[in-house]
Amino acid sequence: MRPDRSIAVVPRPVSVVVANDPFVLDGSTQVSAGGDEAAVAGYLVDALRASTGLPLTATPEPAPGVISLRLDGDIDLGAEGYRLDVDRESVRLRAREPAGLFRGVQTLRQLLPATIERDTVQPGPWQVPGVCIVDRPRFMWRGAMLDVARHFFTVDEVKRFIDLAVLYKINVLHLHLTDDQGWRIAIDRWPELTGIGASTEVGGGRGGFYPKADYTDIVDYAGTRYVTVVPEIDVPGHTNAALASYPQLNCDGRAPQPFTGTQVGFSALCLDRPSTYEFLADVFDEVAAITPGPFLHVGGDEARTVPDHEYAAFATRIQKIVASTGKRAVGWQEMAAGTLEAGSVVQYWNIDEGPARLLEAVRTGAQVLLSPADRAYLDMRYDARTALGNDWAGCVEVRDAYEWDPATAVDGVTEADVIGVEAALWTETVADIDDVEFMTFPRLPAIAEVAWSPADRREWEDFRFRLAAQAPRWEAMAANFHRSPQIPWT
Ligand code: TNX
Repeated sequence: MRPDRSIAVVPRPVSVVVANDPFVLDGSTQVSAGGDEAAVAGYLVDALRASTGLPLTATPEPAPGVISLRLDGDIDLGAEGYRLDVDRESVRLRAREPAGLFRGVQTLRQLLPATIERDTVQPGPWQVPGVCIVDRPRFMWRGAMLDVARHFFTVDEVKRFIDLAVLYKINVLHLHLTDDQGWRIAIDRWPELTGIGASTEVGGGRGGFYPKADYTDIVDYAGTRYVTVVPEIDVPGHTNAALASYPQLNCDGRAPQPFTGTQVGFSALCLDRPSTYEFLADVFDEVAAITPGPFLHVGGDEARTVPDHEYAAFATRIQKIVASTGKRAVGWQEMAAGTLEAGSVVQYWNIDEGPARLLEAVRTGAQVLLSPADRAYLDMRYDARTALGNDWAGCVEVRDAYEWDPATAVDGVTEADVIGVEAALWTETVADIDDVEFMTFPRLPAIAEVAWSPADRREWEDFRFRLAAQAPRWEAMAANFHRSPQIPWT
């Protein structure tokens, strides 16, 4: 494969042809878009205005010297595919759906000089190479998980995380909202979950939670970027914060102390008390009501104190609770011990467990979301010198995150069984947004390319150079990142 380093787009598009003269934005450039395209056009104008200082406006009129966004039913590239044609006269972006236009806008951003990402006026020139790009994702679920339970992150920090992720065409934000160290989402019928359960975090900090309006703010913000929020309420294990809030969730009727350490596997809801199921029905009902996306994540991992047969019965029952809210259940791979509902998604993470249960899951119609810890866990150290992070799955350098294929990751699980790929950032050691960025970049773009680009378009030697070209963008956005020695940064 001959790398075309002049087109440093990540994830690599399905097809790129450099055929024309470049387009140069200037004082007469207009953005043309109709009513249905207006939202994405507004986003594009906002993305270009601060750094170019150009008087760009979105107009419904086709005009010369134009960047045009058009929905077009004949663009047969799926819900997120797009076509981008650039020549000296115009930039034409077309897609069947607004989400496709939005993904195409991310490509356009990356075709412009990195200084486009600054928030003050820069000199230019604002040249876009004369390309024809045809593009569509390989997988429909291209996720990033953020653990806001071990350490709490504010609404603005979560929005920042979304904004950095969408540059790489991530389309799912999985929020790990509850764990031993904190319960982060308000539930009206169980107010102590946040009254008590949100009051701390790993290391003993103040914690925090999202009132429903804050959660809705995040969901709406994600929605304007065509990102689906998948909320996770982790049960029956990882529940010390809930157990500390309500004595009746404990088998001995006694609430434990809040937990600020990092051990896992010690807590579990009392599975033979009726109040536990009232609790679960209320919680999933309230979370479903404020979640427009089709998925609720039930966790299910590492419930080490629950006997196997009880766990299996619970895994079956919790999916029914989710189904009764009209949503589809997602669970960590342990959930496959139960009877799977049609439409359930099993999230693979534990590389030490053999494929048997996953294969059984796909046989019964479930789909698999791939987050193998030795590839997709953003909380693993990059190398032995990384100050932050865990290493139970080994060190995960950029090349590890990049060089694997979803169709062969689990023996017997085929491409058709895979709904997508998700990078997961657990935050036991990740305390602030600088840390989040450091662990996320550059590995999230690597995972994003695994999830988006066709297998035969992916090649490490080519990726290294395209990834290197992202660094000036992160610098322009004041985003922290790991200067991996594997990447030829300039
Ligand atoms: C395992 S992965 C966990 C999390 C930890 C993570 C740390 C999974 C489903 N459970 O509770 O945060 O390891 O890497």
